[in-house]
Amino acid sequence: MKKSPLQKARAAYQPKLPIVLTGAVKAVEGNPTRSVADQAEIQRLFPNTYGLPELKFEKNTTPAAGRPVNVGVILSGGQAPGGHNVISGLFDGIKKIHRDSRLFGFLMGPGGLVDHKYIELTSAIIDDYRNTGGFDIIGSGRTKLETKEQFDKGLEIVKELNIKALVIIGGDDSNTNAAVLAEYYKSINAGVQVIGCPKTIDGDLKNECIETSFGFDTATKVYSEVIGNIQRDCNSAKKYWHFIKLMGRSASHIALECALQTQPNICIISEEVEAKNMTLQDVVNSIADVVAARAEYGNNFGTVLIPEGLIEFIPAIKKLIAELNNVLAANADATKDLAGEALETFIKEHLSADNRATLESLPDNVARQLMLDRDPHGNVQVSLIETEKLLSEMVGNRLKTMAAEGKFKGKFSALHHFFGYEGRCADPSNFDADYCYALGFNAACLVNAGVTGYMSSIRNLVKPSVQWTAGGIPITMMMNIEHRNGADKPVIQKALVRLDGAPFRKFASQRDDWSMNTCYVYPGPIQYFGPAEVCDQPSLTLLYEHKDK
Ligand code: FBP
Repeated sequence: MKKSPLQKARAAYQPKLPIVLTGAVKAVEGNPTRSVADQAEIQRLFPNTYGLPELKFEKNTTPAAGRPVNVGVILSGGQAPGGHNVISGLFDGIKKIHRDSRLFGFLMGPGGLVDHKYIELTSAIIDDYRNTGGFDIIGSGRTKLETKEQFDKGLEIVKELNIKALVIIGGDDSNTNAAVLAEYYKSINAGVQVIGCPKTIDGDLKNECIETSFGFDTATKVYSEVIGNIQRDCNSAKKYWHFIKLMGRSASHIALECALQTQPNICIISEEVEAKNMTLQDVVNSIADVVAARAEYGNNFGTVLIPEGLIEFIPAIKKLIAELNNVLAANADATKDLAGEALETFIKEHLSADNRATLESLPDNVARQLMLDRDPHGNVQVSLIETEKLLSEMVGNRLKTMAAEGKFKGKFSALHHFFGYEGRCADPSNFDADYCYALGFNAACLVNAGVTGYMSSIRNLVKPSVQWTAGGIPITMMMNIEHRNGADKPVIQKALVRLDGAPFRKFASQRDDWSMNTCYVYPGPIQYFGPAEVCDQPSLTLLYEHKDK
């Protein structure tokens, strides 16, 4: 494979491991844990893995000789920068336990486990992928692991390969599946551990014990670079309004982090839209007001950041999606052979009058996507909805009305962008390269400690990486019961943007200034080599959250 000069130089980067993981470790148990909510129900569903203690690794002065261990690894869900380093950290970790340990990678996500598709990851393969972006070493997929048949089928290959532990690298849904799998294997004494690793660019898999998910740092730095470039172009030509949609299926962490880094004129935060009970038209009016106010000073240009998940947070649309989910779940048999218009008619006939009215008020393509396009976890595929175009069109219409009333005298010319896939496979920043390597290496320590149903946890992340701490968090601790696809299910609680949290407060205290005055910041590209203050900075979200503690 031909490599660029940067790729070659980057391959030689040695991730900085937390000092505690550089020698032999012992697991120190904390207090028993409880789930974030619905304790009785989660305990009933996870009798074998509920209430486990938090684990913290400390240096061990009397290390025991290790035995070879075979481990399986799965990449699950959307790509996130650093996945390859989790795998290389895991590989180095199990080789440190014993040089004859072996690592098997299941291909194209959880489906590879069920279909028995795998490769052995040797050091020659691993070395080719160190510090690179992407998940192409073994591929990823969104197959949902949830049935006993899938678990049993997976167990066949696990036994055949003498695998002692599975490491699942995924987001909240995939780690929920990891917890269910861990519980099942424990309940049948399968002798197979399951360990999760927190992955997602969306940044919504975090809590008291998981400070951030990997990939968020790099992806937001890539998006901020290009937003900065657009802002410089915008400020040079002074003739366009740029509507920029940013990935993040549900929470607005990505949009908020990019806003903190680049200081756009407008950034919508879905969680605020919901809290203020705003309609789509309210959001449009708020943008049009800024456009008109800037036009009064001759500034017919600007930038608007739009979180991908916005549509789902507009209360009326959220209500509609909830009913759509229930209608589809309750009529699974009746709808399984319907498609296109027939399915749309069926759905409309089964919706309440209120929700039908909301559906009919939306542009056809948006309505159709809400009704028909779902991922295997039942989520609306918001990345397919062109919110940036929808909003700019509605803002254009609103400005025409305002112009007729003498309230807008400027020009409005809009351009559209969607940044998502551009950032998901970037070479990991130094932060993500180190964090991911440590997560994988630490997962090997959890395997060696013999535990199951834990997520690899590396903390103290605003400090230099050598000072990070390492341990394991029981996944059941992060769970609650939510209504999904027409039924109550145990799931990891998603972390949304907190309106009382430091990152949002910081943004809210400055946004009026940013909207009227042009205060753009141009962060520039990720730097891999150079001074620590340029190369090793964590996200602003992480920094502000730590200051809040
Ligand atoms: P994960 O939650 O699996 O990490 O994926 C997140 C994400 O990148 C979202 O930001 C986006 O909405 C979605 O994946 C896109 O999914 P797909 O890769 O299937 O198009």
